[in-house]
Amino acid sequence: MSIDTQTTSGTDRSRDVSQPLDKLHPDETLKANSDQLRGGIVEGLADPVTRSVPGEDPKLMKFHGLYLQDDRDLRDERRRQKLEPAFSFMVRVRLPGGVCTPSQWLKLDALAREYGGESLRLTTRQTFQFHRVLKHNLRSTIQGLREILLDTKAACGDDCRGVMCSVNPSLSALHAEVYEIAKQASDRAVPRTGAYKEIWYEEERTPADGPEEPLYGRTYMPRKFKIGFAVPPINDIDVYAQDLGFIAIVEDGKLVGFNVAIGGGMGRIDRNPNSYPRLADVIGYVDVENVFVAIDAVMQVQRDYGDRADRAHARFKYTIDDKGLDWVKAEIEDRMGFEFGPTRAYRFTSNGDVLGWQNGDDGRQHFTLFIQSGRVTNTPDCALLDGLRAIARIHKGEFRVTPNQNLIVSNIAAEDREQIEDALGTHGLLALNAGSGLRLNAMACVALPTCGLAMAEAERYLPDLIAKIETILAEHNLYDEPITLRMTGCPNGCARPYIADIGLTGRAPGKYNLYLGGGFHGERLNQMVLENVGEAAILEKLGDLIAHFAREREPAEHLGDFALRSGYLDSAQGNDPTPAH
Ligand code: SRM
Ligand code: SF4
Repeated sequence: MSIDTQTTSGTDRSRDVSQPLDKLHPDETLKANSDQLRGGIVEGLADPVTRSVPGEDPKLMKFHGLYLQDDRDLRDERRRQKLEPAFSFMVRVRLPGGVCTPSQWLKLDALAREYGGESLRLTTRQTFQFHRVLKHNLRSTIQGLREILLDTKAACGDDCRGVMCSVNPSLSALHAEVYEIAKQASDRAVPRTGAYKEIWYEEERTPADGPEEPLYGRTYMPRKFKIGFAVPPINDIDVYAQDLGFIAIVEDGKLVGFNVAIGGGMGRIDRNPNSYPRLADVIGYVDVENVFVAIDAVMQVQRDYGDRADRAHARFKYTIDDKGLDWVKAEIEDRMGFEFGPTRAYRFTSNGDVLGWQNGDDGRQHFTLFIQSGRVTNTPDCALLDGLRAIARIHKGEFRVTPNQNLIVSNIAAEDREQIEDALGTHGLLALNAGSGLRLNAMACVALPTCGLAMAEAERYLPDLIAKIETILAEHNLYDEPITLRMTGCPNGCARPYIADIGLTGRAPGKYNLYLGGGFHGERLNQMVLENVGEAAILEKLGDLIAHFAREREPAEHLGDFALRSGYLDSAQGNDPTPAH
């Protein structure tokens, strides 16, 4: 079988790949033989007997932003009743930089009510997910998104995922400029295959004049690839967690270019020491006009040299560690046709969001609303879905989903501020910003019941655990102390837990690994201090740490820094991204 692991990109020299064809992971064959992501998806959608799709098509559907899932709360009961699992799909929207208009919000809201279980989920990469979409509603959902100029292309799969962009509203003009670059980066990197419009928009296949995928070829990337743009001083996107991160450099009030960071990634596998979270290395600087040249070159290097035999070792971070940072940098420069400039000075201060009202540098107003774990739905305590719909009906600016799963009602004229404030108050939303410093800086991934990889609860358990830690914090007068806590239901790290003051990753029902010592602005990995333990052990350890912190912290010292300084960790570990951070 001939598998095209190379592509026909104009600048590609089609070198490498030293991996023998018979050793490639079966997914490489699947991609190569998929007719550019078409597979048998159309037939699977038409099969009325099952709510699933057969064979390997669920893997191809990921490239279309869709995940086949089943309700894990119902799994055992359905098995007992000899029924197929309660299948449905998660639909992830492509929303570069997290920006959407009020009319887009209203349509997203309507789709969530009609097809997505009356819930919208804001993600840690600044987009929306619908859960529980039934197979026969997928086309309607995607066509509904098309009406508001949104799609789900490459929201999942071995391609360039949703491109992130800092949301700092106080730097409005700069944000707009960097956001535009992030959006273009996303648009340039989406797969070009006609499969999407044929399957979801039901358009006729038209003959391609040339290769359908100039960048990706027939086998796309070896694994997911993530790009993000950070605007100092806020590292909200966690730039060191991106495969390819850009750090905006502003000189004399003007955006001149970006420092480039490569090789970040969070995922690890328990009991596999060859898998690890890694912070990106800052390798140099490019001018604004060379950003896309750099993106193309970096993606080509990973496309051509990433491990296509072992998917657990296929992310760019492993390519870099296998080949060596200097080698990879030289290869990127070779493809760019020029060298990176020396890294320029920059400074991050936090990776969290500033909640509440902020003024933009252009006089516009912005309100950042805390949304616990990004879940937008109506509950007996708070009709959040209804409240945000009401705001979307009157809002004339835009919304921005933050990388911390929060939402900014953004770009409000001074004269409209009162009306928005009233609406927030009427619907009880102002109260959401009133939590402890821990709660307001906490994130959890989706985990159970929809995530097929979850080993423990995250989103559903986080509020209870926080309430217990808050009691400890209050005893030590630390209730308002900003502390980052990130919890995931498995070690994949979807809420970027390995760069929080406190990280918890699920091992089994009710059992977690506890990590301490991450850097407050995402500059240092934390370390595991307890493995596979339950709530009592977690609270005991945190209780000791918090009491000690209250007694002996230095002024303005963060909990993670204190844990490192005070001997809670064996040693500083993890790569230091840059001397300038
Ligand atoms: Fe993630 C897989 C949810 C951000 C690392 N992630 C999944 C899946 C699709 C499970 C699956 O493969 O079956 C989860 C769907 C759960 C559900 O029911 O919705 C899932 N990931 C999420 C989201 C929704 C978490 C959230 O609560 O917000 C985030 C969606 C982001 C987006 O909008 O695109 C999400 N995932 C991340 C991040 C954070 C980031 O990118 O900044 C990471 C860590 C960074 C990284 O990639 O290294 C992340 N997700 C993973 C991994 C581990 C990848 C690895 O290299 O080991 C997996 C599993 C995999 O790919 O095999 C995964
Ligand atoms: Fe699922 Fe694990 Fe990601 Fe949480 S971290 S959403 S449990 S894959």
